[in-house]
Amino acid sequence: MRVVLVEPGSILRKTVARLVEEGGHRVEAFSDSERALAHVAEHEDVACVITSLEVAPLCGLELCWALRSLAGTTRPLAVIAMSADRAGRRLGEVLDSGADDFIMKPPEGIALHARLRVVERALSLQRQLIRDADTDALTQLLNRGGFVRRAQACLAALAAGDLLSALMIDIDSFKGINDRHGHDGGDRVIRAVADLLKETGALAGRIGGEEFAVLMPGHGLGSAGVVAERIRQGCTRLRVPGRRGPIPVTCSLGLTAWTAGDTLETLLARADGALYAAKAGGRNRVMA
Ligand code: GH3
Ligand code: MG
Ligand code: MG
Ligand code: MG
Repeated sequence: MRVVLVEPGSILRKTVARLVEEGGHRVEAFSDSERALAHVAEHEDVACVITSLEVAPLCGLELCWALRSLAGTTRPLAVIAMSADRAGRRLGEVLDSGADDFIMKPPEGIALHARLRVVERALSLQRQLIRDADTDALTQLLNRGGFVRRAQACLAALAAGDLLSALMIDIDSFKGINDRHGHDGGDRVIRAVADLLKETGALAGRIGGEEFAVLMPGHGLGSAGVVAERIRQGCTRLRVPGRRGPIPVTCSLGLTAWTAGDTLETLLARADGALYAAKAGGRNRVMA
C-alpha cells in the first residue's frame, strides 16, 4: 500500500516510517497535517493515512474529518489515528471523526503490521464492491452508472478546444433476434457487440438493454467517424451462433463531437438524436 504518515516528532516519525516499510508498504512521511492532506488529495493511490492526533495546523481530529470527506463513498482510504493519550478517553471522538482505527504511541511493529493487514482486507473488499457496482454483469462493460461517473470525470477535465466525440449505439431489430433465437441468443449478440466496443479501447458502457454509449477523448468527428464505421462493419461480420446458423447483426450509430459548454446530458442527447436519424434512415448506418 501507499501509506502517508503524519507525525510531528522527527524521531517517532522515522521509527514508525521504518515499521510501515518493514510491513511491505511504501511510506511518505509528513510533519505538517495540511501538507499531508494536500498530498493525499493529489495522489489517488494513497490508500492509508496514519496520523498522530498531536499535529498542526489541522489538529488530528480535523485531519481525520477532512480525509473522510475527501474519500467520500468512492475512494477506498483508511485512516489510523495515533496518540500518546491513554487509550479509551478519546477513542469515541476519534472514530466518530472518521478514523477507522486507533493505536497508542509508540506503536509496536507486530500490532501495526496486523492492523495494516486488516486495512488491506477492508480496502480490497471496498474496491471489489465499487468495481461490481460499476460493471454490467452480462458484458463486463461499465454499466450506466459507472459510465456516467467516468464520462463526467472525463468531460470535467476538458478545456475549450479539446477534442472528444460521443457515440450512441443501438442494435437493430433486436426484438426480432430475441424472438427468433431466444433470449440467450440475444444475450450472446449483446456480448459480441460489447466485445467489439472493448477492442476500440475507448470509454464504453452498456447504458440500456441493447444500447451502448462510447466516449472517444482526443477524437474529432473525422477520426471518430472511422471508429464508428469500423464498429458498424464489425457488427455485420459477427458470427454469433443462433438456432439455425449465425445470427445476422447490424447496429445503428449516432455520432457527435463535444463543444465547449456541452454537459454529458447535452452531448449524449445529441448523439441520441443522430442515432434516431440513423434508425429513421434505414438502420445499419452511422449518422452525425
Ligand atoms: P430498433 O431497430 O428500432 O432498435 O428495434 P429493436 O427491436 O431493437 O427495438 P428496441 O430497442 O425497442 O428493443 C430492445 C429489446 O431488447 C427489448 C427487450 O426485450 C430487449 N432486451 C433488453 N435487455 C435485454 C437483455 O439483457 N437481453 C436480451 N436478450 N434482450 C434484452
Ligand atoms: Mg433499444
Ligand atoms: Mg429502439
Ligand atoms: Mg434496438
